Amino acid sequence: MNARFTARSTACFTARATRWSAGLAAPLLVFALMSGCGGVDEATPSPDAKSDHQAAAPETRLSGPSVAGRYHVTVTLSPAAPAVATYFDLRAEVFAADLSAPVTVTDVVVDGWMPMHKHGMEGVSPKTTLSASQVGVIETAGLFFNMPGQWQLRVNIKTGALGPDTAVFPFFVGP
Ligand SMILES: [Cu+2]
Repeated sequence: MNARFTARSTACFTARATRWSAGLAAPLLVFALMSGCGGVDEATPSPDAKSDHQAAAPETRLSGPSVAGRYHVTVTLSPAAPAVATYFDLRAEVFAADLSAPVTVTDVVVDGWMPMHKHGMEGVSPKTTLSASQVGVIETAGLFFNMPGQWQLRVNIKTGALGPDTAVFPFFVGP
């Protein structure tokens, strides 16, 4: 089990290192390492950030601590790079903050939010189900980015073994 979590975490950092090596400045690399693997680099959209996302294909995996630090959440999207105005699914795995073990969650709401416009995914009703066989695994179907721009994917753990907390992943949707 531990090896699996280590591999997952390493893969996350490896993917990030590859992306940074595409020509960004050394101070940004330091910042990325210090800030963990939480996708905070995507908070300020820019032309570079856009090409960064395209380079991350074919698989989009987001991973990082929840806001209050109670959990570490890893998210995988299907399709890997959802386009604007197309349905996509999300799979989230919830771990203890130190990645030592998956954590039981019993009520989770997944949604998208556009912070600059203060709206969510409009006109859709994403459906989240908890895995019956895998601890800490949830799957959400029917997510939908209504418009291009800077979104957040939010995994809101309303009830979990380590308390309530939310993981927020910035996600840029191209035009
Ligand atoms: Cu908007």
